[in-house]
Amino acid sequence: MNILRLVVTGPVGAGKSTFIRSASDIEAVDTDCRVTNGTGRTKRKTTTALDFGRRKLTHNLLIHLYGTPGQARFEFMWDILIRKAHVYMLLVAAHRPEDFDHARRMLSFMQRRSPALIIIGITHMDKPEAQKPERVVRALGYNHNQSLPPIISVNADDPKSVNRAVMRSVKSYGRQLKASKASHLKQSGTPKVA
Ligand SMILES: Nc1nc2c(ncn2[C@@H]2O[C@H](COP(=O)(O)OP(=O)(O)O)[C@@H](O)[C@H]2O)c(=O)[nH]1
Ligand SMILES: [Mg+2]
Repeated sequence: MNILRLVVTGPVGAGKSTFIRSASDIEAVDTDCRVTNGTGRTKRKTTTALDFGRRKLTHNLLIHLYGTPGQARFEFMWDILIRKAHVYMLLVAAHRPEDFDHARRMLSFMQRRSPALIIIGITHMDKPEAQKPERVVRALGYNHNQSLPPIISVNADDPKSVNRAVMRSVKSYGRQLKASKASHLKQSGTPKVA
């Protein structure tokens, strides 16, 4: 059985725990605790260690979904989880521009530690105050001249939308794997016969 580890990260309230619950075909494990400081403006609970879910995609492909905490004080968990990721998805709530900077710092933390493929998942696009995806992507530090990672709009509350996001991650990972195998073969070249 092949296992693909998908790490879901992003600021508090972006939708990570809900995403994992929606994607998982077992009951997801969470480590939510009551919020004791002012971080969870609209939440009474927040993730302190990780979320875990599992999804069987085909007879030989299992997806392990790990959700990171959102708060920087649990940064040690970001570090542990990101190092194991095959793919990671940064969720950013489009209606909370005040969180974009934190999302950008999380992204840079992850990029420094992991060469894994990144997907940007923009949540809360259904909210009237949602910012345009281009604005979110720019706030994350990408500019026009750069090649952008895959960017998707996802509603963590909607299992169909979450399913599309999971499939997109699997496909992007498959393409990346193929490309890196092809480039490896090219570099090693065909053995020359003397
Ligand atoms: N309207 C809307 N609500 C969402 C969306 N994604 C997640 N939520 C809700 O946002 C809240 C925070 O989600 P949660 O999974 O706890 O965020 P986490 O802190 O990143 O784990 C929950 O009430 C979710 O149901 C979305 O795309 N649209
Ligand atoms: Mg959570």
